[in-house]
Amino acid sequence: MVTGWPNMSNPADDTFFFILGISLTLLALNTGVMIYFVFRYSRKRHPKAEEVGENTLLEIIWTVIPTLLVLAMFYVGWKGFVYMRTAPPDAMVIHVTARQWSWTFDYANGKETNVLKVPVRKPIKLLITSADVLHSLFIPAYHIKEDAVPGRETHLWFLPDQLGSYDLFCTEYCGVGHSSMITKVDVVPQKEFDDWYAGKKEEAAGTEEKPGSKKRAGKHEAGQSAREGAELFQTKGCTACHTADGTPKIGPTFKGVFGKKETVIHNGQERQITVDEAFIKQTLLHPEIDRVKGFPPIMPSQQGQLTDKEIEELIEYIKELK
Ligand code: HEC
Ligand SMILES: [Cu+2]
Repeated sequence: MVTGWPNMSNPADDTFFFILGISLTLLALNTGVMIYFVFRYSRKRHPKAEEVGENTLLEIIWTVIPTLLVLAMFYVGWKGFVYMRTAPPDAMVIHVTARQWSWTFDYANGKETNVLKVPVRKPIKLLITSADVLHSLFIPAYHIKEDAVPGRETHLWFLPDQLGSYDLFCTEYCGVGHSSMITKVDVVPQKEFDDWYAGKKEEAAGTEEKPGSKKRAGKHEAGQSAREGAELFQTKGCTACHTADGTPKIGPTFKGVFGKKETVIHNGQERQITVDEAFIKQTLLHPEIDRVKGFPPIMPSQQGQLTDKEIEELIEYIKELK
């Protein structure tokens, strides 16, 4: 039941202003009557108080009118709700995964990005899930939000009717890195979108604005797997906590980490390790075994999130960041 699409303005706004209008009218009426009564029935003009009996007609009026008003509010809200829950059949479907602390957008052709790139004036349907805890996807410009729930798929749709770049962020507190779960919806002309969409997969992360991407660009010639790894670094959410440019974030930077001697906490004891392939692999699958000293123990295990090949690619990538 998609009525009025696509000319309906934002139904949340419609409902809000409808209810606001009714409230303001009632406020004005009530206040007006009160002020009038203060003068009309003041002691001076009306020295003798009278008992007022019941008035059936009045009672019916003040029961029926508010009931109709409340039903009208419900109707407007319900229509808007149905509209917002029903994506047009021609909507473009994009899968969204929220994780601590980043977003991944998966397109039908296998493209994967951190920035939601969409063509203008094409309805977009997002199928949302979470890899870990509760998150919530919020695009303030479109006045829409929806929870990202682990083990469940929720949905949301919107019509990007103007070109531009809009904020998209997590609006459900999800841990220390919550505030870094911010990215953009890039609304581009259809032609630009088509070119990008048909382009090579690795360009997918090219729209990424977070630190690390510039670094990565210079590494492109250095081997296919490192390149794949660089892309995984962006799309698998590592950038929420790691950088490739030498600045520590929530976790250690990857720059120069390969071959480094480090102190780690192992079963509550400090010990020395050298970062090699095996150590990186262990950290990815079982981060709890050896925690790098000086950082919070929050590196999430990537078990089930990364294939063996992807782990290899990430290792190749990290090796290159000298
Ligand atoms: C929620 C934040 C967070 C995310 C997301 C995250 N890490 Fe980590 N990572 C950490 C922290 C904190 C440490 C240091 C503490 C520890 O070792 O557990 C760490 C440690 C590491 C180390 C060891 C670094 C060293 O100096 O020895 C590697 C390698 C690593 N992470 C790789 C990754 C990769 C690859 C990803 C993406 C798939 C990733 N991490 C995602 C927080 C994160
Ligand atoms: Cu979140």
